[in-house]
Amino acid sequence: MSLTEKPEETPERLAFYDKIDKEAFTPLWAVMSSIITPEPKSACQPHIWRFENARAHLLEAGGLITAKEAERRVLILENPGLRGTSKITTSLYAGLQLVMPGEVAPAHRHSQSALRFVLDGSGAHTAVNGERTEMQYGDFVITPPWAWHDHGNTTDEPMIWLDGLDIPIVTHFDASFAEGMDADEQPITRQTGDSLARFGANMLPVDYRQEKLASPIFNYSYARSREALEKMKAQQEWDPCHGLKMRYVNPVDGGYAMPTIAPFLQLLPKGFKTAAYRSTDATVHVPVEGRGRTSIAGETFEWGPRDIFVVPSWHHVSHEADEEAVLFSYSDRVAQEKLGLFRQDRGNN
Ligand code: 1HN
Repeated sequence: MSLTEKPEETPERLAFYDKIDKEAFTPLWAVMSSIITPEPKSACQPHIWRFENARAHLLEAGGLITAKEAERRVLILENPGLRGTSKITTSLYAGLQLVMPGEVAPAHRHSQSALRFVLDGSGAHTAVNGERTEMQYGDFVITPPWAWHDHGNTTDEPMIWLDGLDIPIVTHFDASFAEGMDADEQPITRQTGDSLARFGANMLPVDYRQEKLASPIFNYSYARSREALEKMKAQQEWDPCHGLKMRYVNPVDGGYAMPTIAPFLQLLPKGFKTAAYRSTDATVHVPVEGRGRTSIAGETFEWGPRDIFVVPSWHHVSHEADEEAVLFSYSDRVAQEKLGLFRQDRGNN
C-alpha cells in the first residue's frame, strides 16, 4: 500500500464499508489517495473570458434589472470546472459589475473582503468607511472585511469593474456575516483622498497602531502604479519568470494590501517571454495594456486588454508579450503564506 494506491475492493470489504456507512463511518484507506494527493489536483480549469463579450452581456443585464433591485448587478465568472459554486478558483470569486449612469448600489457590509479593478468607464465612485473615491481605468480599490460600502455612478457612461472576493475562503470557515444599511448611501465623513494623504505619502500618523489587517489605503490608482513601473522599467532588470512584478502592499506593515487576497501588477516588455513557472496559488489575471499570449499547462490563450484569464494551482505558466504589456493579477498567496502552504517552482531560474 502507498499513498497513491487504493487497496483492492473485495466483496467482503465493500460489504463492510456499506455496513459502517449507515453509521457515518468511512474507511480512510478507501479515500486516502484522493484526499492526500502527491501534488495539487484541482477541478479548477484554465479559462479566458473576453471582455467585449462580457460587456455585451452586462449591458443586456442592465436592461433587465437595476443595480438597486439586484443589490449588485454582477455576472459571476464561474470556472468551467467549478460550475454551480460561484468560484473562479477553488478559493476565490470573480465577477464583473455594471453600474449605469444615475444608479446606486446600496450600502451594505459583510465579512468577505473585496477588490475592484476598474475596466470600463471613468469617474463613478465607491464609498468605504465614510470616504469616497472616484474610479478610473486600472485603479485597484479595496473593500476591507466588515466595512460599509456603496457605489454610485453620476457620470453619463456605464461603469464596469472586476470584483475579486474571498467568498469561498469565508464560506470554507463558515464565517459569513452580512447586513444592509437603512440608507442607500453611507454618510460621507472624510474628504476624498484623506486615507491616501494619511497613509500613502510615506508617512504614518505618529502613534498610529494597526487595528485592522487590510490596508487603510483603499484606492491604489493606476496612474501612480503605472508611473512607478515606467520608472523601474528603464533599469531593464527583468525577472525571468515575471518580467517586472510588484505586489500591492499595506503601508502600515509591509504585508499584502488585503488579509486574504494578494494583488499584483506586472510589466512585460515587448517581445519578452517568461520562463515556465508554477505555484500553489491559482491566479486570476487581467491584462491592462498590451497584447500577448499565455501558455497554461501547454494550452495557449491569446489575450488583449481587459480579458480575464485564470491559471489553476500548480499549472506551468508562461507569458509572452507582443507589445509592452501590463497585467493585474490576484490570488490567495497571502493566505497560503500565512498558513505555511505556499510553494513555487521557478524551474532553473
Ligand atoms: C458585493 O458586496 C459586491 O459591494 C460585489 O460591489 C460582489 C459578491 C458577493 C457578495 C457581495 C460589491 C459581491 C458582493
